[in-house]
Amino acid sequence: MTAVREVDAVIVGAGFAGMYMLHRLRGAGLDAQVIEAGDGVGGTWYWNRYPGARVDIESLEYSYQFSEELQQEWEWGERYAPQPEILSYANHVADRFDLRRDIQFSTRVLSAVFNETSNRWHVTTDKGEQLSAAFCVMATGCLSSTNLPKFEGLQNFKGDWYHTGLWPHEGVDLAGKRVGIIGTGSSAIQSIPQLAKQAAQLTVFQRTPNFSIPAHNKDLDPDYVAEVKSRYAELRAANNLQPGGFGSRTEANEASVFEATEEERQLQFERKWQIGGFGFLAAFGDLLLTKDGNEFAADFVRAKIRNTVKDPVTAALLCPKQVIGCKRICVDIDYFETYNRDNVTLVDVKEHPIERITDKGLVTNGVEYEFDVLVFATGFDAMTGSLAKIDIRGRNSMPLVEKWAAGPRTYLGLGSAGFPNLFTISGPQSPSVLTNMICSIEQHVNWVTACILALRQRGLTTIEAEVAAEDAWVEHVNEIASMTLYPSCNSWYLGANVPGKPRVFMPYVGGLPVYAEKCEEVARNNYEGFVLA
Ligand code: N01
Repeated sequence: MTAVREVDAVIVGAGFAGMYMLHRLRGAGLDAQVIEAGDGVGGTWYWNRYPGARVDIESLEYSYQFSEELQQEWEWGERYAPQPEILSYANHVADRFDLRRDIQFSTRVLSAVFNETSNRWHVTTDKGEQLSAAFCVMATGCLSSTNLPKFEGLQNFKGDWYHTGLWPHEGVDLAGKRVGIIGTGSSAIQSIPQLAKQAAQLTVFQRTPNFSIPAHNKDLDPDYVAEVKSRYAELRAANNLQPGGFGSRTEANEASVFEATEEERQLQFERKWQIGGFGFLAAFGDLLLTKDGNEFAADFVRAKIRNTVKDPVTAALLCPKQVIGCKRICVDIDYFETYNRDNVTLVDVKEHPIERITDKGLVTNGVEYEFDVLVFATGFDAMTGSLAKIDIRGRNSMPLVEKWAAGPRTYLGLGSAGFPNLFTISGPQSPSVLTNMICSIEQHVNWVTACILALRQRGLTTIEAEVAAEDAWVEHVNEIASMTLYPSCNSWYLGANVPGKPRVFMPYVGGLPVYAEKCEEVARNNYEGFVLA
């Protein structure tokens, strides 16, 4: 029989959440073990190596703030860092804080089962190991479980196929190839311009067009970097007061879009368009609150698309009909311009879905399209997918997937009743994907570390969400989401991209500052809403 290894905490995942959790728990004197499926750190940035992958929040802000030395010494090269640079940063962090010695790579956690007698988590891995831990921290990421729709006939395809989220590390040579790409979300919008430059022909199969704002990416000006670094703590503090945990330097406009004249609206949208990126949605304070108000912004972007794309039929197909921002807005480099290339074709699969994959390519609307390579940019089973892949069982052997069958049920997105001492970093019903993820990760990790220390100082063993507190939190999360336009379209925020997944808005829309204050208040009030034992 395999010996059971006793540790204080098991952390699942060595992305930005798992690495920082390890650093903090180690600092608090705990013996923590990270288990990571990949053979390196970086999480989503380890797996997503498709051409064009880069962050959509400015690099100087999409980075850890816990160490002043780290943020001073690391040099970002571009306004929006490309994936290789972010992965180098993750590796630098792992080395700088000597994290690797407590990370077991190339190992998947299969199960995590709570033992009600010992009050410990029993964790098994695909390497046959068994660990017993007082605490189990799921740092499994929000966008790490890829979604590959069950297309009939995929096994017959004679060419090569790839999912953007599992892109081969050695890269893919597309020179002279006929490439088909399915999907037009962020991954597709970033990769299409790059794939078009490499392939002989690129055919894009679009089900729902997306809104995208130009990144206006550029090399960072050294004077600007020096200026930010001279007052980094100040910038971080200001960002932590922003709903999304970033963007304090870009002027947000609280005014209502209805109060502006048509000319003022156009000027404001144009200014935001020229700055580029997510800030576009902050052009007015109420763009995500009413359809009529939202339509002003949506119309502005649709006009930009029509002005950019020369073929009017393609331009019309590329114009989204849904509310802008309801699906996560994309940030691009030359996306719409790419449709002016002779080697790029857009095919609508909304009216006529993809019927099947054949040995040569795929069929839609009765027409077979032939390819050497197929790319699935079909996204992720977001927020809950990676947790569902692990057999997590709490009290009475209750599987987490069963408890969450109608949608996630958590208290603060940090824990779930019946699952003591199990923490979900950036879990569903926390601000997570609506924010600068690294900022939200640090907030969660800091809270969990303080919580574990508080338990230890008081000689307590377990912390567990109360059912009533959890019910109230779930209701609150749903209620405030229903006050916005977010639930009005089919997005991965709602699980609507995965057939059979319950349609529930998963992130907390109340913003990071309000949420962080709520977490602090709960801790101050002796972890109100949790049972400590
Ligand atoms: O995934 P998505 P993603 N037939 O779910 C289509 C983050 N991210 O990987 O919209 C045909 O957005 C699907 O169509 P529809 C970011 O948070 C960040 O692009 O469901 N098409 C959609 O077009 C982002 O939001 C960056 O109708 C099918 C696409 O596939 C999140 O990850 C970069 C289909 C999936 O789009 C997810 O983005 C990349 C089918 N059967 C990702 N099934 C940065 O910029 C699905 N589709 C940092």
